[in-house]
Amino acid sequence: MWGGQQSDITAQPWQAAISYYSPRSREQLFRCGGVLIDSCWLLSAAHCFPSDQDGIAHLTPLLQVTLGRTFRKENSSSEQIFGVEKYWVHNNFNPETYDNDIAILKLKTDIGICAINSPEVLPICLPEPSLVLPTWTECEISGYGKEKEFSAFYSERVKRGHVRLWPQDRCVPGKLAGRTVTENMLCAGDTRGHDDACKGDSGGPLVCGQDGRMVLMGIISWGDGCGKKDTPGVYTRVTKYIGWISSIMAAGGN
Ligand code: 4AZ
Repeated sequence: MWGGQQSDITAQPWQAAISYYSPRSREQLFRCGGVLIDSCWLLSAAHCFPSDQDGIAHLTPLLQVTLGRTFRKENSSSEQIFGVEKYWVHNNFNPETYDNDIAILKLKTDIGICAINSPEVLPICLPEPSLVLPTWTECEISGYGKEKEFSAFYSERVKRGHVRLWPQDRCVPGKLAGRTVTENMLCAGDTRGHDDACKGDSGGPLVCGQDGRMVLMGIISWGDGCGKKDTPGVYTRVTKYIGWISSIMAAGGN
């Protein structure tokens, strides 16, 4: 994350770190953020994963989801670690424009429950499909992503930042290096120019307060660099996918 502040996982207990085992380097490599939405279910960004059958079959057994860690690479008594049983990339994900940049992962378990609620691990609420928050509502983003676009390293500690929801009529190619913006995306940025998502934060949460609780309004997706003046970050608009998420969860992931 560009800017923001060092945080503690208890401030965003739905934050996940998704890594995969690299047989080449024989270690877990950090890949993306994720968001816990139910004991056994995680949302992330489609662009974090291959979507072809071969790619899925190859990657799934190597994936690891880590919950409950403030420090990305340090073991903690509060951590809960899972393999992935299966994941789904949205069928209409467009790898050129990042339209429909959403994926859902089912965590692996033998006992029917996966993540157990604690101060460090807690699912986020999903919004109603009709929820529209006022323009410039202040929301929160989090992740273990890079502090600068071209930094060699991801953040060792989870960070959080504050961004405001942009009006859709300003969320346009002219603000984003000419790239396509669709109605399945939302823009959010820090009007002070301080905080922004960056590489490695993708798949993580944009959460906003609504009626005294926090709801997941966005999934960190893309942007024109990190922390550029008058340039918002782009997020997958979660309200558009409530039906898609529910249908996969209701089928129990079969
Ligand atoms: C990325 O590469 C990325 N400033 C994510 C978010 C933003 C930029 C890049 C938004 O994953």
